[in-house]
Amino acid sequence: MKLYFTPGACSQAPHIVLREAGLAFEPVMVDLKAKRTASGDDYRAINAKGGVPALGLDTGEVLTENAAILQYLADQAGGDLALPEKGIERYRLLEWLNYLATEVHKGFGPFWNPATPDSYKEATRAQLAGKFDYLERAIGDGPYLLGDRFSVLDAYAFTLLNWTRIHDIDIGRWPGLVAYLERVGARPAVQETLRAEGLI
Ligand SMILES: N[C@@H](CCC(=O)N[C@@H](CS)C(=O)NCC(=O)O)C(=O)O
Repeated sequence: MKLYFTPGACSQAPHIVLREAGLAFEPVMVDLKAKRTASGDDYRAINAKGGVPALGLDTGEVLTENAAILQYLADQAGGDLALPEKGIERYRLLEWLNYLATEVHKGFGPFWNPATPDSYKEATRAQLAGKFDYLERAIGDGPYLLGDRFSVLDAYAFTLLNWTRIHDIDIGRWPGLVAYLERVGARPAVQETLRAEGLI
């Protein structure tokens, strides 16, 4: 498999999962502005949507969208990372995955748009704060989003919550989330990912 990623972007979530699962993959860095891979290939020819992540499968197919890639990787990983096969646990995980993708991930959207006025950025911070309140209550003492079991959700939530540091949101307002970030961030595969992305 090939993971097309940009350091610190949402592609960090599948990056963490690949390393947690010990799956064989080739990381390929993408310059999102130039839409080029590190070796100069046209990234739009790989993912016509132009964003990361994309996962190049051994069949030659390319999978995009975090929610789909994370489910695919959970299935590939098996073991503790696997999606519960049936029952409400499976749908609870999918419920969270959808919430992270559509509410939290896209909730950060206006920050990435250079045309967003400062006043709208403030409104975005206020909206995200409500989501962080909810997340903090849901995680509680965790240790993870689903309780004892680390899942793809934690890789995704960790990646997104760290964006607070670059968008001037004081994560210290949510001590439960600070503790959660420390717990997830201390996992060896997460450290390995951050090192591989050149972030530590
Ligand atoms: N719907 C996509 C969105 C992915 C996304 O927002 N990627 C961002 C980085 S975090 C990106 O590549 N933005 C630049 C672009 O789309 O051109 C997903 O959930 O995977």
